[in-house]
Amino acid sequence: MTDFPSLKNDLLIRAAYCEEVERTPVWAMRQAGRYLKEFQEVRAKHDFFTVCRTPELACEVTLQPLRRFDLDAAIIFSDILVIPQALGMEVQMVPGKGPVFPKPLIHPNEIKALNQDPDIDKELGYVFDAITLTRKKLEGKVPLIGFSGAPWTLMAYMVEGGSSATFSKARAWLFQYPEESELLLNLLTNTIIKYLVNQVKAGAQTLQVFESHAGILGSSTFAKFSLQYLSRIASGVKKELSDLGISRVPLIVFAKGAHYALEELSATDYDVISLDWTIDPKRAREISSAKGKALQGNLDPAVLYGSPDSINCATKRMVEAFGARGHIANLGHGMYPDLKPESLKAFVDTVHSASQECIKN
Ligand code: 1CP
Repeated sequence: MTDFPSLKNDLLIRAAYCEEVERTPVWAMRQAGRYLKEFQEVRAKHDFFTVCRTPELACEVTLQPLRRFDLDAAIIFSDILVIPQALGMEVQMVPGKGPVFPKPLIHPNEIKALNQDPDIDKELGYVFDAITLTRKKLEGKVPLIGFSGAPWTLMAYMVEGGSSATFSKARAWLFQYPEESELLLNLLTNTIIKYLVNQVKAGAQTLQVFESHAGILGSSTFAKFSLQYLSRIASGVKKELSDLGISRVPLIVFAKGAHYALEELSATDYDVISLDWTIDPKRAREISSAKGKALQGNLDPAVLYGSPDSINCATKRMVEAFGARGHIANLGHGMYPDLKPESLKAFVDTVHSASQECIKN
């Protein structure tokens, strides 16, 4: 592994292991993105996947939010849909519409046509190069988070062909073709484990797995088609990292909408459970604390449309409800493109001041 500058701010790592901190670390999902005019300037010149595939551009947009806000982590600029691309599917990012797969999976016999054993370094080497470059450019300021989509969420896009409110085609597969769905979820799981381990080898210091579409599954469907794969990813990544002699790389899982499975998620090998805003922090603590898990989240991003006073108030309440140990402050989902950057600043600064106050008293 490359030699990198040593980490000056390790608040996020300590909070992930429920160790003592002097203030609560904070970052925001989608902290790089269209709500920043400097991001729009880059996007005006380069299409979405060109930014992902060009390490200098991916590095630049990763660092943009850190120049504006006192964030405690950077997250590498990429997308969860690079995995379906590595398996051989075409994905376009259509302005105003989001991701589009011109040829989604229609019948399970098409699974065979996917790349069954992709050469991750070859297919996704650009992500690893972007991570290594960004880690160097960060000069140890804050940790760099790597990420992947989770198997069910990726399958949902691959079958649906794009975004959807219900993902009914993808959910239909789980009942029409349960065995073939499992085959696909297994292929994704094995690919994701290799992808995440290689991100750490390239310089990622924390990993987050996004199960963004957990909320459209019921608890038994989630247990069968999501949880076991999420769990295998955590144990698989931890085992491979430990075989490589790499330690202290926290794993975060964000299963949006899966508060019904918080107890089960707390029993997996993830170190941090990321929450959306539909669960009360105190209730989440009660459920997860027996397993000693740290929690991440969970301010409703819509709060950031409110006045600075209301942002301060809601953020303070959130910080106090989680308490200062084992909490990484974040939004309950990503930044919306029409939010004002000043609102994120109010959130970040209030997390810092309110948590310092909490720790003093
Ligand atoms: O034109 C553009 O610039 C498109 C907007 C955009 C951005 C900024 C997309 C398209 N992806 C991204 C970057 C991105 N995606 C990051 C960057 C790092 C950061 O957080 O700063 C990350 C972590 C993601 C992950 C991602 N992509 C998720 C999981 C998180 C979540 O929001 O739930 C999902 C579901 C995607 C798919 C995707 N890519 C882009 C869009 C608009 C979507 C969502 C589509 C949908 O609503 O179904």
